Amino acid sequence: MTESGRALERTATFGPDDWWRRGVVYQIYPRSFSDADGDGIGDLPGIIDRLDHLGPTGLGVDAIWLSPIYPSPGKDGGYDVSDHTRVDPRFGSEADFDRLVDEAHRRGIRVILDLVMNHTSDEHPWFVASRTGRTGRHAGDYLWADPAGQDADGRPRAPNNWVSWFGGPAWTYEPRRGQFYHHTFLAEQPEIDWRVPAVEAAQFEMVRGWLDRGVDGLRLDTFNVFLKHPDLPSNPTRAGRTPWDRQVHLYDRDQPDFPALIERFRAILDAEPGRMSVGELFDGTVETAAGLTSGSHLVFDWTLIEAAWNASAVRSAIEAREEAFGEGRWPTAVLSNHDRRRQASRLADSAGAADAEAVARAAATLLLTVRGTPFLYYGEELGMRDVDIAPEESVDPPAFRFTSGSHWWDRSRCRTPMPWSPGPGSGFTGGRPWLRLGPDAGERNVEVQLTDPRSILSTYRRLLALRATTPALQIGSLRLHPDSVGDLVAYTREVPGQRILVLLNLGRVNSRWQLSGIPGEPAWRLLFDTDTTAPRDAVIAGGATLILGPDEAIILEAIP
Ligand code: TEU
Repeated sequence: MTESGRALERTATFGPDDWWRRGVVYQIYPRSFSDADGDGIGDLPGIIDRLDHLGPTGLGVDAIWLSPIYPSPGKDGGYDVSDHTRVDPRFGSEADFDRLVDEAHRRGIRVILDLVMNHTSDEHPWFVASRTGRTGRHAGDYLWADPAGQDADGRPRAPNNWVSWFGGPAWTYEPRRGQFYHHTFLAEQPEIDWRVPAVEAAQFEMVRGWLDRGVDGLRLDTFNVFLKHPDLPSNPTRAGRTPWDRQVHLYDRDQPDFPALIERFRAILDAEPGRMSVGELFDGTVETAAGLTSGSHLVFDWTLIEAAWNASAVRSAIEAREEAFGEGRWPTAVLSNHDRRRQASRLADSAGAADAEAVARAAATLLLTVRGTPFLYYGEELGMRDVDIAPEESVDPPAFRFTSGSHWWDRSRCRTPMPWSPGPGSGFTGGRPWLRLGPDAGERNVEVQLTDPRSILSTYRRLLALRATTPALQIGSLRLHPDSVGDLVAYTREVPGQRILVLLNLGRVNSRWQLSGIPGEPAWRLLFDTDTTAPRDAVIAGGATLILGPDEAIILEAIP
């Protein structure tokens, strides 16, 4: 860590060590956030320029997570890394990175890096060395296996039946070694062999390098896949829609010795207090996510992001999360990321004829009040939508690899540039943006929304400010209210001395809620309402009936 970073940490710019539980994380896809040098591609100086939007005078988030910033041939949007220890010069210099960490810290914002440690790019020097022969320092760094004999045409047969998530086989033959290498994703993303002690040591050295530069947390890309069964057995098969789904993934992920690997990794982070990590659960259940969560190592589960926008789906998602994580483990909350449709598009579509703006506001309320650390995806605070990108403009090569029935869609649509202001380039760039901006960027941008108290941005800012001063919303227990029926989702968040009630109407018509049934609470204070057109009373008597409009959300606090 740089001296200024250390000094700031000592002067208590930062809160308590459990910021990862209390705080909010903001995900930046660096190419699309802000372009300082006018080449049309977002960069680190651009992020520095925008820190005030994120810091205490803006949204007030506690940390930023940067999607990969390392050199990459770009076969998978930066998730194919050719050097994990450096910054891609397209994003800036090494000094720019150190300045970003300092400038973020100065505002009390922590920095989380996205580490892709399951695979490298096929242009990574380790793989370039590894694929040419079976001897040499990197020969064993990747998951190589001998052919399982030959097929009828004399071609080498893959070692087992494993398939790639992006479609096609998970094995590619390398004639120079006479062996196959494994890839859960693209053939250009060869899988590292974590069972080789020297490989683990090299990965951990890289981790230490970033921590020494002041990084406060790490996101582990597709982490539960790091280890495979050492004997590489074929997976059992079953009925399913896609080749991936037609296998029971017993042997190519979630191995029993994986939690021990995470413990060794955590020991490095735990050398200093307050460092968090979050594992990206790849294709797994909420129970798997909870099982791999421990202390300040969080795990993304996909229950909320996969729930349709209706009360029963959201209630079930909340119930499933609470049951799986229990009191002892801390969940995350995610409604959008760089792989999925944006919240504002997906949820309104799933609800049918809904007011997408109202849905986005209510979804913001859910994200920031449900139990768990919220992860906001850049532009979510503006209600940014998925953008139609013509195939010839797509910047997501895997979108074109898959055969019919693949899981993947064109992720270009959720990775479009952030609109900051009206006018050409929308404040994102002075040049030609690397990917088209949304058609609504002229109105849906930070500058315009800041002047409108009803905007989605204003809604997020109000919610974030409330969350920052409301312990029950940060760390409280969650209980679904027994009267949470019909279109209403109702839950309480509670710490000793504070009880908060969150009410969400996920229907297209009004819903009624009677404030009764909780003895000993004479009245409620209104803390927040998504609908600011018809202000409610600041204090609402116990027993009163509230009417919530379509996709309206309110937050109340019991007056003791
Ligand atoms: O994604 C892994 C991945 O496939 C999922 O997150 C998936 O959406 C989820 O498991 C569905 O159940 C990560 C990165 O986020 C993605 O951008 C990369 O393409 C991929 O790894 C390969 O590095």
